[in-house]
Amino acid sequence: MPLTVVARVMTNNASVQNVGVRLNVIGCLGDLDGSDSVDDADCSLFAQSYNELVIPPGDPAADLNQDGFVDDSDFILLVQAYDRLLCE
Ligand SMILES: [Ca+2]
Repeated sequence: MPLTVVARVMTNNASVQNVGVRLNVIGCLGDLDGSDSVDDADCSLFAQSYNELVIPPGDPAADLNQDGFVDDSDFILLVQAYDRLLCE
């Protein structure tokens, strides 16, 4: 489930800027939609980022090993999580 946090930051020249950070709160590795299971819906979301390969435009949540790419290494982790189905 995406969560956006906005903070007000003062820069060196004393101007104030709003900075937004998008956090993906997930139930477990591979649970891209936050449903507490790894199922077909997560595979569909993963496929979209797999086609993009790089983060961004791919979704950082699909980068399961957090190396900046959504590739076969992440797919192996997704398949293992899909086999377990439920987040523990
Ligand atoms: Ca990766």
